[in-house]
Amino acid sequence: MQQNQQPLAGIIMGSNSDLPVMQAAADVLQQFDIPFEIDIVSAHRTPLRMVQYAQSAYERGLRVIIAGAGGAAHLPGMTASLTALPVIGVPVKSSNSIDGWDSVLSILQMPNGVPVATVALNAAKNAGLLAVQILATNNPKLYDKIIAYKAQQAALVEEQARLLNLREP
Ligand code: RP5
Repeated sequence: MQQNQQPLAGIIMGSNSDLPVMQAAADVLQQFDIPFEIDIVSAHRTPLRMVQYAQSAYERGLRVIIAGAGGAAHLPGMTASLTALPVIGVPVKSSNSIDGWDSVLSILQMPNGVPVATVALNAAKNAGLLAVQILATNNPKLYDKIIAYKAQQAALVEEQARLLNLREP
């Protein structure tokens, strides 16, 4: 985590049990040198903490929020209802989730007017990347880092394809 710097991104999750999934978002932010904060904020167990977190987020300097939850996953949507910051939702396949669809649909099917950018089930890595891309829209250096990351990914696929085609049939 980037210490001593004003966090630009906030990662919140409904339970400590979401951490193994949500850690991937933190890893990406760290990789791109984005100062971030990470916290447990439960929409159901600590609703007032969620309100306080979301309503103070912009003033505290955050510019994007990643929110992960499982089962009846209300944290991303409720956070989005309480702030004008972009909220990226991560559906978590948790112990109380039937098959993951409950979390996906709870986060995805938001009413008009309150968007949550929902990533795939357990896709906290993509949530981290999307947060970096949002922050990069007004940061040319960060934008260049994203371009380099994409080029690296493409080069890896090219190399894998080359090695695959070298094999004996
Ligand atoms: C949700 O319930 C949390 O986000 C978590 O995914 C799930 C289970 O929480 P625990 O019972 O493991 O604390 O609110």
